[in-house]
Amino acid sequence: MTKTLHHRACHLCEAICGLTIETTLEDDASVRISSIKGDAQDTFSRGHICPKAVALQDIQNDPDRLRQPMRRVGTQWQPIEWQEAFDVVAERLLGIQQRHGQNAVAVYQGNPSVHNYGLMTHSNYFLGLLKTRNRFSATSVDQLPHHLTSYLMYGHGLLLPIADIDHTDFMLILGGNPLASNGSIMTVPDVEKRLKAIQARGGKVVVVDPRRSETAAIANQHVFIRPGGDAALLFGLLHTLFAEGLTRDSHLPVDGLEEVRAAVAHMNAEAMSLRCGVPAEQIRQLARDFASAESAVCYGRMGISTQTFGTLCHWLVQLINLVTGNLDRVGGALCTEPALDLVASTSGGGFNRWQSRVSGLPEYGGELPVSALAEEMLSEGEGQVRALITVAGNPVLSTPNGRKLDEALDGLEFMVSIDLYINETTRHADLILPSTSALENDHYDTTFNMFAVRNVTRFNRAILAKPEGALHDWEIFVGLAKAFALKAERELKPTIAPAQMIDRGLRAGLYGDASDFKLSLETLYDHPHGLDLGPLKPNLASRLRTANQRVQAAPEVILADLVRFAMAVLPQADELVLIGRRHVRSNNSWMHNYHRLVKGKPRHQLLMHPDDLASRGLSDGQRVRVSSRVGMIEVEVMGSSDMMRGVVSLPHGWGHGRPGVQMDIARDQPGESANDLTDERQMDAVSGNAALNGVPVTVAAA
Ligand SMILES: Nc1nc2c(c(=O)[nH]1)N[C@H]1C(S)=C(S)[C@@H](COP(=O)(O)OP(=O)(O)OC[C@H]3O[C@@H](n4cnc5c(=O)[nH]c(N)nc54)[C@H](O)[C@@H]3O)O[C@H]1N2
Ligand SMILES: Nc1nc2c(c(=O)[nH]1)N[C@H]1C(S)=C(S)[C@@H](COP(=O)(O)OP(=O)(O)OC[C@H]3O[C@@H](n4cnc5c(=O)[nH]c(N)nc54)[C@H](O)[C@@H]3O)O[C@H]1N2
Ligand code: SF4
Ligand SMILES: [Mo]
Repeated sequence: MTKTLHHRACHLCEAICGLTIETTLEDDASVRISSIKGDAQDTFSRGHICPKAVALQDIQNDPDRLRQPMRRVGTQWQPIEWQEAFDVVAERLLGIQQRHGQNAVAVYQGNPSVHNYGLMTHSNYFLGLLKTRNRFSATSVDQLPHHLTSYLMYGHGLLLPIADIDHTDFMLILGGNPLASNGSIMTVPDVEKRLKAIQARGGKVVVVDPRRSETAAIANQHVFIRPGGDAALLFGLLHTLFAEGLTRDSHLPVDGLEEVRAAVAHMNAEAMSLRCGVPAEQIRQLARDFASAESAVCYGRMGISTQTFGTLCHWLVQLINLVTGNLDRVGGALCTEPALDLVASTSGGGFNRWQSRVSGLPEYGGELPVSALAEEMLSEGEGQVRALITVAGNPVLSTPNGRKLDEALDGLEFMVSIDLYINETTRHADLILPSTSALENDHYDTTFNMFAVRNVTRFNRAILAKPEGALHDWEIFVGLAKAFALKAERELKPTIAPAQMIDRGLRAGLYGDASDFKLSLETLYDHPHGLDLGPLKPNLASRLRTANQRVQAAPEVILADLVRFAMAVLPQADELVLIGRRHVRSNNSWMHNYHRLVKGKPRHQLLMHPDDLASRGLSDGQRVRVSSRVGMIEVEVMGSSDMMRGVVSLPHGWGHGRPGVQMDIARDQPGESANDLTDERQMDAVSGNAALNGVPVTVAAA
């Protein structure tokens, strides 16, 4: 028995915690993971870890995880050789495109794509060859309004100002629950300690949320808000800042501020209070507290992007930081200076260059909103989608009206999934191509170093040997690209391995050959605990990518949405609306097959305020029927005074009982899919992002 210690960043969520993983070489020459702990020497995560990281070994050892390509014959799955699989995919996709046009093949890319560097570097090597406009991803059930806002205001969709949590005196959080999610678009390992540090240095944390979330519970102040009311609250804040002269000049060059001032002139705290349920005096006081803090940052996340005014919300977040002088300021919101800078190396984005065929939803960054995916498959006519490629995604459980998508996938001519499991989505595929597990692959975080609260970087080598016959995700894409190019008689440019690309990127970057750091892959190999490149600092003025290099405070597309905001119907007094929630032991839809994570108290219940239970004659623990425009599910209800009256909460990603799912532990878990209730027609009209929060529902005894 020989033990080896490895250091590595966890790839499961955005916090990128450093881990110390011990492997044991057994007498029979097999290698086993013997422990997973937080890496105390990681200067960024300082030993922090959550229960999911320990389950990395369960992913590795899971007998349900696919280890070879599979072909579906009826309801049976049979192994198939890689080359044969690539050839089948190439032939079927090319045939469909030749008969029905390029857009007849759609692509959906899921969340783990951004946590897997080979998928980032190479998925387009193949997918780009397809030249389809029907590209979709989890972005449009998540952070699309962030990108669109940054694209319109700063000229690049990835110029996302990050909350400077370690230096701020006042943090206003809307629609984020970092104590459960470990932070999002704010890579911040050990977030609880960092929030408590704000309080310890005399600062304040305020959380706006329809539920007293885990984060709200440790905040100095929790403001309950009607789901979807955040734009109103933010307008009320902005109005107060202007009206009471609480603004501070910014060093940034800005266009359009006078237009903004005029546009919000009638949106005083009283008027906005009616729209969001927050008392006018509380709105005013919040604006005063924010403006009088030495430094302050307004941070909005998932709960305010996946709602009907998602883009307005994120625009207002930017404006509140801007007009109080906190944009591009220490303790406010700052853009990162990552070692591998996707802002420097990519074009800004692109918006509305084409629209979805059926509903006319706008393209952003080459993708269409995923709420349109099912109808693009189900609506007949020229341009109908007839084939789908899913990559590390489970849209049946993750996107609105999952049942409709289920039905649509059933009717496809061909579907291939690059995935690790036979789950709710991939069970519809003709072929599943599984990659190596994460621990069998190197790791570099191309995405979340971009959004980290310090400039950090690290590269970690694979911990376990690549099994014979296995392929990394990027190699699968290279195989597919070669087979497709050959069949289509198209030229294919040669490519290099992801690690080499990272090396080139590092050398060309801010800390590369031209700097004192001289960062390269070699340097990172020598720093397995990661490298700290310093705190965030003001830089936005020089990084702006707008045509005139000035911040655009009043983008036309966004201002146009004020009309929709003004016309919005106020919610009925007795209306119930559904929101989501996350739990630290779960990860979207795909980490429910590990006993270590699913054990303990059930977490799938619908949370409801005791008064709402009583008024419906329901009791705690009872099975209830929850219905929306699109569907109905049955779940247990749990009374919770943490909920706002009129609001119910259900986590997404559950409901693994669909026939054909081959995940034994997950299938036995109670719970249903929240997205059997969410409505593909309910969205942020500006971006097309799904409004997963604030869905009208009724609840009755089952
Ligand atoms: N109602 C509601 N719906 C939501 C949300 C919500 O809050 N409420 N949240 C939304 C958000 S923020 C997101 S990001 C989406 C997520 O939506 P998706 O990305 O569609 O779903 P995931 O559950 O992340 O599914 C990940 C898939 O990737 C596979 N996988 C994991 N690792 C790898 C890998 O390394 N390689 C490959 N090839 N496959 C891998 C898993 O087996 C699984 O099938 O869900 C959204 N849906
Ligand atoms: N443990 C765990 N960690 C995760 C994930 C996971 O599934 N599990 N998923 C990862 C992914 S893909 C993402 S995108 C991030 C998301 O990370 P976060 O953005 O922090 O997402 P949530 O934890 O869902 O928190 C959203 C909060 O918004 C609130 N909310 C809902 N509707 C509204 C509203 O209308 N207004 C306001 N103000 N609040 C509202 C909810 O009650 C909830 O507390 O988490 C990542 N980390
Ligand atoms: S918070 Fe947990 S899942 Fe997220 S990176 Fe850290 S250890 Fe991994
Ligand atoms: Mo997400």
